[in-house]
Order: sequence, then C-alpha cells, then structure tokens
Amino acid sequence: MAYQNIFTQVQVQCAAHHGVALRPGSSERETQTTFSYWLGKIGDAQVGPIYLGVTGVVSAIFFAFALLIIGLNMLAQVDWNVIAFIKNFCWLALEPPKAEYGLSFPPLAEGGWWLTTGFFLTASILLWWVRTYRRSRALGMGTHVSWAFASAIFLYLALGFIQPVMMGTWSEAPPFGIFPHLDWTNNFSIKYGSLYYNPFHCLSIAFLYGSALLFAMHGATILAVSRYGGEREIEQAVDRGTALERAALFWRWTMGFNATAESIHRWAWWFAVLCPLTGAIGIILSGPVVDNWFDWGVKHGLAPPR
Ligand code: 07D
Ligand code: 07D
Repeated sequence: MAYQNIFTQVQVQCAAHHGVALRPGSSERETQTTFSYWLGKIGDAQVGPIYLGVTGVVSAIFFAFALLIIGLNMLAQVDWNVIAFIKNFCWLALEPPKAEYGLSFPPLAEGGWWLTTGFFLTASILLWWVRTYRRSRALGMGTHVSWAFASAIFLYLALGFIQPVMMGTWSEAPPFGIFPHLDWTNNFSIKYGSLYYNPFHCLSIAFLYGSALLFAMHGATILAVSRYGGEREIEQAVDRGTALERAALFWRWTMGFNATAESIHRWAWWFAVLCPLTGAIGIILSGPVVDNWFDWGVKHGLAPPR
C-alpha cells in the first residue's frame, strides 16, 4: 500500500507558485523558478523564487571572505601545494593568537587572520539571523525560527567570543579546522577538569538526546498515519479525521499520555533550543566561574573525593 514505508512519497508538481502576496512597500519579488525531480525526491520539487536582499547578499559575501581567508592560510601552510592542501585538509587549521597577546590584535600571521576571519564569520552569521527575522516578518509569520537560530548563535558566541573575553585572551577560543576543532574540544574539557561534571554540559546532552528521541517519535508517528492523511495538516485542522486520533491513541496506549499536533512542535522547539542554550551557559561558566569541574563535582557530591 502507498505510504507504507519510510521511502515512498507523493511528488507534487503543478504550475510554479510564487507564494503569498507581498506586503506594501516590499521590494520587487524574484520570480525565477525551476523544477527538480531529484530535489522533489527529498522535498518540494519547485526550486525558487529565492529572496536575495541586502542582508542575504552581504552575509554571503562575508561568509565567502571568511572561507577564503581560512583556505588561503591553510594553503600557505602547505607551501601553496594544492594536492597537499586536499590531502591534509581535515588536519589543517587557522589557530587563534597565543595567550601572551591577550585580547589585542596580533600580527596577521600570529592570529590576526584568525581574528579577521572571526569578524567576517560572525558578521555573516548575524546578518543571516537578521534575514531570517525580516523574511518571517515579511510573511506575517512568527519569529520562532530566528529565536531558535539565536540559541545556536549564543553557543557560537559563548565559545569564540564571550568566554575568551571574560578570560582576557583569544587563545581560549576554538581554531578553524575540521580535526583541530575536535582536539580543541577535547583539550577544553581536560583544561577545565572534565566537562562531564559540568551540569550544564549534562543538560545540553539531555536536550540533544531528547531532540533526537522526540524527532524520531514525531517523524515516525506522522509517517505511520500518513495512509490516513496524517501529514496533510490542513485537513487535520478542519476535519479531525482518523489519522491524528489514531496517533494520539497509540501514544496513550503505549505510554498513557500524548502530545497534540500543536504541542509536539513546542516540545521539539524547546528541546532543540535548550541544547545549545544550556551548553552556552556551561561554556561561559568554565573558566570565569569554575576552573575545575571535577573538583566542583567533589565539593557538591557529584564525584567521589580524589
Ligand atoms: C547537519 C547542518 C549542515 C551543516 C554542516 C556544517 C562548515 C565548516 C569550514 C573547514 C549538524 C558545515 C561546516 C561550513 C567548514 C572549514 C574551515 C548540522 C547539519 C554540515 N562545529 N564538532 C562537526 C562546526 C564546535 C564537534 C562537523 C561549526 C565546537 C564534534 C562540522 C561550528 C564544539 C564534532 C562541524 C562548530 C564542536 C563536530 C559536522 C561553529 C563543541 C564531530 C557538524 C560555527 C560544540 C563532527 C569532524 C554537523 C565531525 C563535528 C562544524 C563548533 C564539537 C565540520 C560550523 C567548537 C565533537 N562540526 N564543534 O553535522 O565530524 O552539524 O567533525 O560553531 O564529531 Mg563542530
Ligand atoms: C556548535 C552552535 C554554533 C553553530 C552555529 C551554526 C555555519 C555553517 C553552513 C554553508 C552544536 C553556524 C553555521 C558557520 C554554515 C553551511 C552548510 C551547536 C553549535 C551558529 N559531549 N562538549 C557539547 C556530548 C564530551 C565539549 C554539546 C556527548 C567530552 C565542549 C553537546 C558526549 C569532551 C563542548 C555535547 C560528550 C567534551 C561540548 C554541544 C559523550 C571532549 C561545547 C551542543 C557521549 C572529550 C558544547 C557545554 C550543540 C557545550 C559541547 C555532547 C563528551 C567537550 C550536547 C553526547 C567530555 C568543549 N557536548 N564533550 O548544540 O555546549 O552543539 O558544552 O561523551 O562547547 Mg560534549
């Protein structure tokens, strides 16, 4: 039967739809659209119209600057040898300045490029945030996506800006690089006496695992009732039908309680948002407030005395 497994889907293709009418005073809308059969396999087959806008264009340019500076620094480290660059890409890094430079602007080759990249990347991310906010407003939507994104940006700023500024040195911040940023993560944990004893790291993990669990439960539930039209939210709103009633009853049968079609999205939003939010608090406390989480754990009865 159609809809019965996790891969089958309906691919909708009709005349291109440009979306709801623009609010008065909006700039002219892009109208370029195309259809992609393969994108239709994983989502909507209609591609475009995309909204460029000032914040989007400047954000993309700044992101390109950041990537370019990182790439050129990495290339310089392998004597401009493209093959060596590709071979070593995952291990190359643009490192922050050494501790002796504090929060000053060091020579370019000794962390100055890292600071410059950080500036462009941060400006790019913040402009992209403004874009999400303004586009949702332009559509008369709530700004939930922007605030969820803000939570991730808070963790990014906690790691690369807030905690280093509070510690008085950029050397605290992560490098730009695939494996080097993992080594940094490991070293940060060791330096502050094992992040496992940081209760905000625990909370962040609980929300991370919780997000995966909720997403699995929600995705699976809706797919399981899609043969009754469970994924067609309009019908669910005007005609209760049988899909969501079955889904709700399934969870009441199996665990005695069910989320509603609306509340499940609040659960999802809060779990996802609280993961980086509690994480950011945990990072800001590491150093400025607690210098060894294991000792802190011993003091508060989380860990046995050494
Ligand atoms: C699937 C959406 C798509 C996004 C992707 C990321 C870049 C960076 C730049 C080479 C879920 C695109 C990546 C544009 C390329 C250069 C210079 C999101 C999806 C595919 N990490 N991290 C990864 C970032 C931190 C940690 C992967 C960014 C902290 C661990 C990827 C940041 C700490 C592991 C990546 C950031 C940390 C990773 C996959 C910023 C603590 C892994 C990410 C801006 C939180 C995993 C080799 C992913 C891996 C991994 C990007 C910060 C820890 C390269 C952009 C400093 C332990 N991180 N990370 O799928 O395989 O996200 O690493 O803060 O095991 Mg990281
Ligand atoms: C990084 C938010 C910023 C990203 C932004 C996106 C772009 C790309 C893309 C063009 C992810 C910008 C995007 C630029 C554009 C395209 C395609 C979110 C980010 C704005 N830990 N740990 C966490 C676990 C250990 C350590 C969180 C588990 C060890 C440090 C998470 C384990 C040590 C930090 C988590 C474990 C250690 C963390 C991250 C297990 C290492 C952090 C949540 C099972 C040996 C971070 C308080 C998140 C944090 C963090 C999980 C172990 C170190 C829950 C499961 C003990 C230093 N760890 N960890 O949302 O918040 O990240 O800590 O052992 O900083 Mg940990």
